[in-house]
Amino acid sequence: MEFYISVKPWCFFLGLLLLFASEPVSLANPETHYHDFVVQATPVKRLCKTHNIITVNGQYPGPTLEVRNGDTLVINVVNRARYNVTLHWHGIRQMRTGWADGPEFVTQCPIQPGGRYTYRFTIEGQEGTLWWHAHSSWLRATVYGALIIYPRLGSSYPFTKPRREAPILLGEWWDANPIDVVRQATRTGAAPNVSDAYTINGQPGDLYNCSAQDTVIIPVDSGETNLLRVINAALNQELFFTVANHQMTVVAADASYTKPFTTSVLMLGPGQTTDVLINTNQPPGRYYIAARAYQSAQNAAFDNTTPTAILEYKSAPCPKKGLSVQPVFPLLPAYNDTPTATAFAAGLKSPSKVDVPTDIDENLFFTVGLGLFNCPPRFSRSRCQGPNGTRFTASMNNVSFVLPSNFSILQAYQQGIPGVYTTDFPAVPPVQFDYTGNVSRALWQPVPGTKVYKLKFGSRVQLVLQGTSIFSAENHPIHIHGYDFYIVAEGFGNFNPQTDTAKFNLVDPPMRNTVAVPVNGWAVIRFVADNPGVWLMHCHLDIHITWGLAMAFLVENGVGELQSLEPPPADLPPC
Ligand SMILES: *[C@@H]1O[C@H](CO)[C@@H](O)[C@H](O)[C@H]1NC(C)=O
Ligand SMILES: *[C@@H]1O[C@H](CO)[C@@H](O)[C@H](O)[C@H]1NC(C)=O
Ligand SMILES: *[C@@H]1O[C@H](CO)[C@@H](O)[C@H](O)[C@H]1NC(C)=O
Ligand SMILES: *[C@@H]1O[C@H](CO)[C@@H](O)[C@H](O)[C@H]1NC(C)=O
Ligand SMILES: *[C@@H]1O[C@H](CO)[C@@H](O)[C@H](O)[C@H]1NC(C)=O
Ligand SMILES: *[C@@H]1O[C@H](CO)[C@@H](O)[C@H](O)[C@H]1NC(C)=O
Ligand SMILES: *[C@@H]1O[C@H](CO)[C@@H](O)[C@H](O)[C@H]1NC(C)=O
Ligand SMILES: [Cu+2]
Repeated sequence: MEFYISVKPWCFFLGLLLLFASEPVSLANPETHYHDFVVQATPVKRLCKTHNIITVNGQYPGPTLEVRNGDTLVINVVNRARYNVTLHWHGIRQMRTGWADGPEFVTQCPIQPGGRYTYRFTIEGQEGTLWWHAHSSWLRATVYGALIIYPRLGSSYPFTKPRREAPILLGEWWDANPIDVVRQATRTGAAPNVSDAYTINGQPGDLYNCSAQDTVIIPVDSGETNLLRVINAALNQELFFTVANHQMTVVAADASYTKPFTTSVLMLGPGQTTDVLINTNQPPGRYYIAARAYQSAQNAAFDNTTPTAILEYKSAPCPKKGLSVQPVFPLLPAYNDTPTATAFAAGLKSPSKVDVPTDIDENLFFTVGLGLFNCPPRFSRSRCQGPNGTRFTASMNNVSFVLPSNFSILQAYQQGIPGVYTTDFPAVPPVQFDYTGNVSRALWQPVPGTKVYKLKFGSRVQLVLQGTSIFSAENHPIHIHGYDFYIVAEGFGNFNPQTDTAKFNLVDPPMRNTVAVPVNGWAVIRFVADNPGVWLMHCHLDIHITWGLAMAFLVENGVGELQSLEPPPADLPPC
């Protein structure tokens, strides 16, 4: 897959042209792909101004990785930036290779400026669209790219072979340095500044100042079936996604195939991907591809701008000199259109009957939500600029996750280093309350901690993720590292084991790596703990992970080498 900046060949428009990929040519099966990723500051101009942003190899978005199921990736990362960095391969199972997973201070210490580290892992039984991103502070605002996994040689998609394919990366852009934005929020305790634009493949599009000349154009011919691989790489915002006048048939989500279903709008939380087929069955012309915030929290500031790209039929009439042909604009849901988000989630199902774990060994119930820390008297007021002189925080089961700073949790576990984490993360909330009701102010302040929950190898886990209305209810995209899971049910209000169990789909639930837990509601997921290591589970809204909406599972080794974590690579960075 390559992105070319070129003159549009058939009319004489300047534009950023996105050429569709053909599948990689390979001789051997499986293959090992070697890449050098240099993390560096690069000047990039957006919204009329040039900024030095952190990129990989000077590209924004970063390079697209293309592999087949069964292949191995070896990525040599060199840090030439002034920040600590790590990279995460979002959605890759990393069977026994937790050392390559990437979240800083969870599976590795950061790659410090001037340092390097080689990530080495094999794709085992996964196909579809994933992505990679920095997993250190807010660097992923600009350090991200697509990771596309094609079927093994000789095997094919379980749907009509598309004529063309293109990744669509939705991102978020700040006029300021994103690291300064999060540092300001952390210092003051207030909510961070919202972004100034969203981007599609790095470009804001026609509706922003100084951007129309670079709007991404996706050229198509009439009568084709094409595959769009949509990735929400935004930092803090769930997004609706639509293409004017074209229906989309969803065929995969988070690199798991789905039963095809047709919709005019997608909703993706940060971290989620959705593959859709679109038929170019409309009159030749130009059609906007657009995204818009799905903002489920009330009374919170958000970026309400609209990024666009253009789906352009090559046979569309060329505009006459001096006349511009305005692309067709799509209908977009309202910002707070929870019914549309819910209908989209309900449409996702596995292609056929799947093997959902039934005899559950670990029945877990975690609350997920925000909170406020009361400021100790000695704190200066400048550090307490949250609501009514507090500081924002967030937690799972009332524990606000704190990263260690002198060892990664995985290293501490593997080397038996004490004092880095504890294993007392609670299986159920320490206090039961009406999670989605009017929660007493006395319950709003969580306890900071670096707590993990231990799982025996092979245990069958059911986890209820229960949103809370503390401070403000909100849809939280919860991501688990190292695992895919089945989403067996979702609902609003408080999960009720007496009545809601009857709603479980144990036949064809969707499999994902990130679940958008409904606002003021809950989701129930199931998985088998078959991958030893330390696996972060967190909200993929980066400000929420910054505030502590995270925990980690520590999955013990099973029996024998094939059920055990590999030894750490020799070049694992020290703290
Ligand atoms: C955040 O926004 C405020 C108000 O517009 C501005 O004063 C401040 O400089 C911004 N912070 C950063 C880090 O850009
Ligand atoms: C575009 O620029 C104009 C004039 O400088 C300004 O008033 C307007 O707010 C800008 N619009 C956006 C979307 O930034
Ligand atoms: C802040 O204080 C005001 C006035 O006392 C009160 O109405 C409001 O509910 C408080 N907000 C929070 C988040 O505590
Ligand atoms: C650093 O590690 C030691 C154990 O070697 C531990 O006692 C100490 O609390 C740790 N410090 C921090 C800040 O995490
Ligand atoms: C929520 O409860 C508090 C007391 O616990 C009460 O003062 C407040 O009016 C209640 N708010 C609503 C919307 O019911
Ligand atoms: C969380 O723990 C703190 C400290 O014990 C307590 O004050 C608060 O009420 C707890 N909140 C919940 C939701 O459990
Ligand atoms: C960078 O990482 C090192 C440990 O590897 C840590 O001591 C240091 O505080 C980190 N710097 C920042 C700015 O987080
Ligand atoms: Cu969240």
